[in-house]
Amino acid sequence: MREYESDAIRNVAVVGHGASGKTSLVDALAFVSGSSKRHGSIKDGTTLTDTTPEEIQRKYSISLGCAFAEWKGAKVNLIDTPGFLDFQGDAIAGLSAADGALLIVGAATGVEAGTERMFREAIAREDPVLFVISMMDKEHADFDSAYWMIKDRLTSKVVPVEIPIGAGSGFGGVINLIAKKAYVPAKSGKAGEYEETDIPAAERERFERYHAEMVEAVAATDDQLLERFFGGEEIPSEDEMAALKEAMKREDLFPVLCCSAHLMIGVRTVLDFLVALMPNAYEMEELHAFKGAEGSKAVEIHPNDDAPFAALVFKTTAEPHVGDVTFFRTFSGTVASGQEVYNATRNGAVKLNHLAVAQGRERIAVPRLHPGDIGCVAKLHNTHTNDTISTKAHPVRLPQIAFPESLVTFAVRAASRNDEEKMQQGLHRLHDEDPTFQTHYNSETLETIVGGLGERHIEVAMARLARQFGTKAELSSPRIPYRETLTGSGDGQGRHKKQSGGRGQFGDCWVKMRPAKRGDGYAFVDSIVGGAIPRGFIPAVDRGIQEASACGIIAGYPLVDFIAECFDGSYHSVDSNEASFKMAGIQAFKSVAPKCRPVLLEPLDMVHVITPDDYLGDVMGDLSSRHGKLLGTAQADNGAGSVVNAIVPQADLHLYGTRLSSLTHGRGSFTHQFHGYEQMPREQAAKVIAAHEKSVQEEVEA
Ligand SMILES: Nc1nc2c(ncn2[C@@H]2O[C@H](COP(=O)(O)OP(=O)(O)OP(=O)(O)O)[C@@H](O)[C@H]2O)c(=O)[nH]1
Ligand SMILES: [Mg+2]
Repeated sequence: MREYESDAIRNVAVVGHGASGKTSLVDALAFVSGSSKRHGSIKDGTTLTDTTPEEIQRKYSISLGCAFAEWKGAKVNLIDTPGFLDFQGDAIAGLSAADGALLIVGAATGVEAGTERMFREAIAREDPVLFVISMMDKEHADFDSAYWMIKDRLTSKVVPVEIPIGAGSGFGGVINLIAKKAYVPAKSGKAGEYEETDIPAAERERFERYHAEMVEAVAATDDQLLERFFGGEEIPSEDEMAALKEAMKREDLFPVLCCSAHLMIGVRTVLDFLVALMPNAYEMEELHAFKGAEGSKAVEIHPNDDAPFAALVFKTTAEPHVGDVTFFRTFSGTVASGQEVYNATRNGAVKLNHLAVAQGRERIAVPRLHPGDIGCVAKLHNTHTNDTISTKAHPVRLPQIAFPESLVTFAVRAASRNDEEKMQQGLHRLHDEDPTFQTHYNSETLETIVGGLGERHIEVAMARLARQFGTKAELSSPRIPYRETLTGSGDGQGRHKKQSGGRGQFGDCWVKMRPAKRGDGYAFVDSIVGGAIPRGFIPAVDRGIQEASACGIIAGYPLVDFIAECFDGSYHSVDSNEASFKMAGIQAFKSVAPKCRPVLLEPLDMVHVITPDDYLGDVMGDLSSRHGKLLGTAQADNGAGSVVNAIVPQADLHLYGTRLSSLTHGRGSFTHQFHGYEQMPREQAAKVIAAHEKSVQEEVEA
């Protein structure tokens, strides 16, 4: 493979809604360029970038995959990303590693929730976006309708630069509006090859209409061009392409192409446009002034060969028989195979043995990579996603990828007790590969919790746990960490006395208990006067109360936010000791707390939902039915609809993401943070108390 310098490299993230044809197109692009030897298919499980058993079996992408197409002297790095929201982490990682987005829109489906999400994501990063209307050969394929949906729902700055000849089973080629030529499959019949012809007479009128729209849209992005256009001059296609490229960099225009990956019609022209319109590494620098940190000092990152090497790890995967494979995007400096580099994020030196570029699962050894290129190496010790690898002399840290936070959580335990440790290791490995898959141990509820972006995400993670780590795990909804507190005050005695031959035990205390402010926790007040209890034993009373309060009084949850005051007691000069007074403290708690009107507290989350206005009523209704307290609505940024803020009990939020997605046809999103504890309504509390009583009963019977 030849060596590609920065100006010959294009980095493209292929993004879009689930099943819009991304993986098929990436395969076709690599194949028609000649860089990949086989035309793979989803049906046979042979695409370049859906390679894991989970992807092949389910027929959708789960993690990002890297491929490339060498075309017209350039190397187009293609990052195929998953379309489902559940695997969005890798779509974000793909966009972070790329310099532009190829946004795929199915010709039969048009703009969907995932299209909209990825468009906004690319715009937020100031990336150029090229639309491709895919699957033009499919039944009900409709270019015009897909194009108008983009215009209507995403941006008015969209402009077609290609239109299809026919659609569905009649799809027979594409017309390039800039070159004013038609491209139809070559008579040679060789896959993907095309012949340039004049525009068929039957398409002439459509061509004229779209052409006029394109010329005007391009001219409008450049004052000089606009002047020439109004002067009646015919703008040469080179000037149009140059203006288009500049407008794309400013997000002033978004060109649209069309193709069929299955028939490989229009695929080569996608490559032509990618090479011509997507920025190379140098041009990226004008777009985003890359910044990093060296120690505490900010540094600029330049994509020059002789600048110090710096690259960001954007993905790691575990491959059978190989081990970990690390994918990184270089931002500055060249790097050679075998070179020792420095992981500034973890302070460790690592050697890049067998430097390679990935063509799907295959790794092709390369001697050197130039700035902007995407590389991979196997068995890179202690290096994870979001680490920066650089040099010892310049230990740079690049800005990290901001992965989305968990939206669903489950409690998980190994199906067999002996597998518990293996399961824990597996869960951590899964997190290393996919930062959006989270795991932690909740010491309050004594459960291992896993979190992810959706139920499908968790389900796939469990399938991988079983396959790669040989442990079956069971999921359940996480226990809710309820608390108990007091709403009244009372007092009483705790008296511990035992006489069993020899030395006895004696402790006696009088305790008053009352509520404290929410969030103030527990306080102990010592108001003993006149030595009713000797000083040394009073802390033992405090400890006894604390120990007893950890198990609560009504449903087994810790009692919080109360004040216990020890105001009287008595002792025995021989039999009293600390242990006896601790027992007395426990007794006092047990006798006084029930008198103080104990209640249950439930944890509440602050929830922010963003939804298109069409679904606002449904979303609010659903939140109310979850006992949510609605705080109001506001307009969301950049026209994404409305924001609803509500305080909702955690117990009512389990799998909320799934519900929101179905209510809003995948277009709603939400975030939530812990808000605080509040007294639980009587009816719900009664259920929790009954569940506790039942489990105590079962324990007694067992
Ligand atoms: N007719 C037709 N079908 C296609 C074409 N491209 C893809 N498909 C089919 O559409 C389905 C989805 O294709 P994928 O390539 O997996 O789509 P994707 O966007 O990668 O899907 P996710 O990875 O789930 O986001 C598969 O059944 C493909 O065979 C095409 O050009 N024509
Ligand atoms: Mg895919």
